[in-house]
Amino acid sequence: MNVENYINETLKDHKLHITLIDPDEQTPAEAVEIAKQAQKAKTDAILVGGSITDQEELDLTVKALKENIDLPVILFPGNISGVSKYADALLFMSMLNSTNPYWITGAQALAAPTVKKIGIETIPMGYLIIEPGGTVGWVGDAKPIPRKKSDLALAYAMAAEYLGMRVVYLEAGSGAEKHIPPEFVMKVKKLTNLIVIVGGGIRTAEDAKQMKDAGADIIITGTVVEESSDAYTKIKELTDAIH
Ligand code: 1GP
Repeated sequence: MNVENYINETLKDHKLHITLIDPDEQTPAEAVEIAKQAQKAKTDAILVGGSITDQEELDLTVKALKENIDLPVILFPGNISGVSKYADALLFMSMLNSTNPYWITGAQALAAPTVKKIGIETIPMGYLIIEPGGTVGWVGDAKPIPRKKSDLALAYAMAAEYLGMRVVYLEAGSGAEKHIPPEFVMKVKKLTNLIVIVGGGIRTAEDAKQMKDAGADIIITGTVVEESSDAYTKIKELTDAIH
């Protein structure tokens, strides 16, 4: 399966909802249970990653997911430990507004030989941290883009496109109190040809619909499922709003 083709084909029909699973937050068996509920609720793929990832835990989780569900499993690495040979694809990402070159090209170079060896599909992606930025902003030494400065995000997204990236991820940070302002999405969608992913603080159907109406192609949610006792109903609420 080519995951980027799957995304582009799906986009001809509807926008995507992707369920994020942090392998450090539950056992592999529990991750499979969440993913099964998400699949039943028509999520379009499973994203696996976190800011702190134990490689063994990641491998066990991804392997269990691949054995038990039919959706693409995509890696969202928080560091070089975020690569697993069991996944279908890897978001090969650069944190464009980090102040530390390690997160822009350093980790990527250190991981590249492993990526080559396992032969996993890579999807080149610019990763942009918008205020508040959360744990990932702190870990990634980001200079988060102020919520009133959507033009700065647009400039970075344009640069990502000129650098050959095909995807941009506008990130408010996991568990953010508020998701990114719709204006950010509108501008980036209007003035680039990138696939626009949004995440961080999206909790309700209304949040998801706002992001979709602004032009987001892929809406990621993670925390909402960790906080809910009924993953199926919560994800169904989101996918109904997005599809
Ligand atoms: C985190 O954008 C994702 O990288 C998801 O955020 O956990 O707030 O849904 P939430």
